[in-house]
Amino acid sequence: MLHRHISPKSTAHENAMSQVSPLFTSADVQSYHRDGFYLARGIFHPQELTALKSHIVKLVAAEDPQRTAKGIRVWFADELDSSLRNWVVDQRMITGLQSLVGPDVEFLSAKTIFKNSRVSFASPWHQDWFYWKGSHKITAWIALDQANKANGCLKVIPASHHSIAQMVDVNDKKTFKKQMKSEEVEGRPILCLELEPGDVLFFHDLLAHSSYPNANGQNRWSFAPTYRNAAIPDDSTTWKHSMLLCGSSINPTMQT
Ligand SMILES: O=C(O)CCC(=O)C(=O)O
Repeated sequence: MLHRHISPKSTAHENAMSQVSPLFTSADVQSYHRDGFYLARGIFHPQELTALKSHIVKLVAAEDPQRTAKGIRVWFADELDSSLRNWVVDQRMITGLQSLVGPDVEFLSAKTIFKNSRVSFASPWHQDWFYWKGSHKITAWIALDQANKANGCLKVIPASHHSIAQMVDVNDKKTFKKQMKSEEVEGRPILCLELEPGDVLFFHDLLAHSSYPNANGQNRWSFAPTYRNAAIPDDSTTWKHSMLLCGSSINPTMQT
């Protein structure tokens, strides 16, 4: 395996360690930096998420009346309606993010990824960073349904965010165009992450992850906003707009 080492003692790490919020303990924050993810159980009440899920299901259905959906829809900061916007700026989310990335947090984009009996793909092993490059980002993957091995939950390689993996392009007509070389995954410990509605998986953009196929046809919807530490320069060209949630930003993206 060829890996470029990423120093775990980044500015983001130091900021986060000195800004532990009440939502997460310092042990939780340490585990995020050690493992590349932190699974926060029950941040949201399942009932709150019923409304979010039905809103997202309606948005996706309205845009795709022929039901040709690929199982993913991305919204950039300037495309959010007020309901989605309320979720990405939810105070619990901001408080959690501040403890993980630091006092300056910017929202970039959010996506829904859904699987059911028609859309049953397994996503390949990948590191999200290859889709945007630049500074490191964090994604908060909110379970809108129970996500388990049978309906396509995520799996991760703990601590894989300390290295950049070798990727290959894949000829996948669906959503994922890049995947890690198989030797990057072989022999490494894999953790299956089963979530209940309201649980949130916060993960670093170098965390190697993939998902199981949806084998039982039960709905598995998620809503996953992505953020960055706004105090770190970002030369990614993926986002033209961003939304500052707290602190200040040194990045030139237009604020929405
Ligand atoms: O939700 C999934 O099945 C895959 C999610 C994923 O790979 C991602 O958000 O990058």
